[in-house]
Amino acid sequence: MKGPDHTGKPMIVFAGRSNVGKSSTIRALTGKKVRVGKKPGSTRWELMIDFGPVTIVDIPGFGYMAGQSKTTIEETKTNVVQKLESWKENLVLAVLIIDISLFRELHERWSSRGEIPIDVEFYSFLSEISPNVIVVANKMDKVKKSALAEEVDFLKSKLKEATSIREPIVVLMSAQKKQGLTDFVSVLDDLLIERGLDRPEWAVTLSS
Ligand SMILES: Nc1nc2c(ncn2[C@@H]2O[C@H](COP(=O)(O)OP(=O)(O)OP(=O)(O)O)[C@@H](O)[C@H]2O)c(=O)[nH]1
Ligand SMILES: [Mg+2]
Repeated sequence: MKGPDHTGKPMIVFAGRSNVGKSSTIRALTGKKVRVGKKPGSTRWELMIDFGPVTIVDIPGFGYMAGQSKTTIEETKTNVVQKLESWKENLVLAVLIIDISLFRELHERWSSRGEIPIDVEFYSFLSEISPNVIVVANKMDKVKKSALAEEVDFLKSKLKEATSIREPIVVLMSAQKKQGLTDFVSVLDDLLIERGLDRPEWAVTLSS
């Protein structure tokens, strides 16, 4: 295969840590039976879905993968980063999925070790290689309603610190409970239309 994607269509890539719900989100959006799993590391290789005007790409998560050695996990991450860089020309949009029920805790743990939290590091990386980045705060069903707004503000402030260039686009969602999907789709459509592309036939109905 010559190019990054044999169809040459604009690509939308879904990235994020293992187990945050990348494949579940793609399933909900496209109706395609992509592999979803309870344990981190369900998606082992990238999967390209030819979806009307665009190609949707599911990739393995970065971080812990159940049953895989540290070397394999490290190799997977390196591989994902290299692939993303090689797709740069075709990338129209990157969707970074975050588990909003874990973000603050992980952020604090990494920061206290003096490290850049991996979600934030990936946000900066995606912002460099893709003209648009949408952050999906997934698993909102796992956060108490009264705490949601505060968790989202925390996320936004950390993303903003990382790349002061543009205001982060954050969508609150639950792929499992099918909440927030219509909002997400309308943000996606707006960005695609802005870039002169047609809107794909999402599998999301207006009631969801
Ligand atoms: N509670 C809750 N669980 C979710 C949500 N979205 C996904 N999950 C669950 O999270 C687990 C992981 O989902 P996947 O879609 O496989 O996650 P992934 O990011 O593709 O994971 P990898 O391929 O391993 O990187 C599954 O058990 C899903 O059912 C959500 O919005 N809320
Ligand atoms: Mg997956």
